[in-house]
Amino acid sequence: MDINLIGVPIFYGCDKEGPQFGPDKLREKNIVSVLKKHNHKVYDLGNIHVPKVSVKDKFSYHSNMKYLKPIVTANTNLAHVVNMSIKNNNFPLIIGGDHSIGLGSISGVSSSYKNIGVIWLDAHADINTHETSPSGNVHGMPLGASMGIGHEDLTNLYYGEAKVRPENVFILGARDIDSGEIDLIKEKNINVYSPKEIREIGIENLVNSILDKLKANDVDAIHLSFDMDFIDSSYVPGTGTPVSNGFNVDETKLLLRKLVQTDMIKSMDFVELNTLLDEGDRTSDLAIEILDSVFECIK
Ligand code: NNH
Ligand code: MN
Ligand code: MN
Ligand code: MN
Repeated sequence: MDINLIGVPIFYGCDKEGPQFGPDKLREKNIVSVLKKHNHKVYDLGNIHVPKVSVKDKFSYHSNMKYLKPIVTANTNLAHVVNMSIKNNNFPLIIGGDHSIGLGSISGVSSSYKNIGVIWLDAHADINTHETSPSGNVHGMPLGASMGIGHEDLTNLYYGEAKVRPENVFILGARDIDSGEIDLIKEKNINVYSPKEIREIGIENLVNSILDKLKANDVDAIHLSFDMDFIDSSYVPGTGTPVSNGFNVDETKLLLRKLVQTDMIKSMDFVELNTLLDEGDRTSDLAIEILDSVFECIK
């Protein structure tokens, strides 16, 4: 596979410093050579430009969406780079940054395909809107916005349509869901599986059933979005909102490997590594270990 590595050094979506250092930290940990071990060609396209905005302007663009404008700008640029990558048959690996960049990634991928699926691995559902968000943090909104739900500045990103149909969205690992999100899950009948439910069904069975459903819906590509807080909090000190009762490292690798072995995953986000909160380099090293394991399975 020809991989385009795309960094997005942004923390505006979580309003907590740290995630902006993720892309360069993984470069320092030799992410490029790790990926190359598995016979991929790797092109490091560098970091997407993120406009600088001062803390006092946090709410200048919207009263319940922090840093809205620079988030929209960075995501629009990201969407275009991802779209160009897909059009050239390259696999975009998007390194965050916080999870607000999931919107840009999905917008880029969906420009190149007719009908995409999204698999969102996260302790959270990330389907808040400016009306339901308890925090005003946009990293809690990208998946909802991708489905056309939320503020128009987000839902119209890159092009003015919904990017993915709710029936093609699968949220895996969620265990900290806000009340407005719970209502939306019911209303739109969104597919959500907690770690406990995944264990009961079995990782392999779950991946097979997701693939069957997406194929029945005529999906032509799947975007995989991985938030580090998917993993149990005991393994990931270096993430902004760790949550207990998650998968351990081996379960996480197994799930990711099974997913990419479907050959339907055409792009991936890797987000919410916060180097400032890390204990030594524990979480950065784990990030490398996981990406190593995943890209061994990508053909
Ligand atoms: N649901 C919370 C919010 O919207 C937390 C979101 N935090 C995340 N999402 N890390 O993955 O503010
Ligand atoms: Mn997230
Ligand atoms: Mn999360
Ligand atoms: Mn919460």
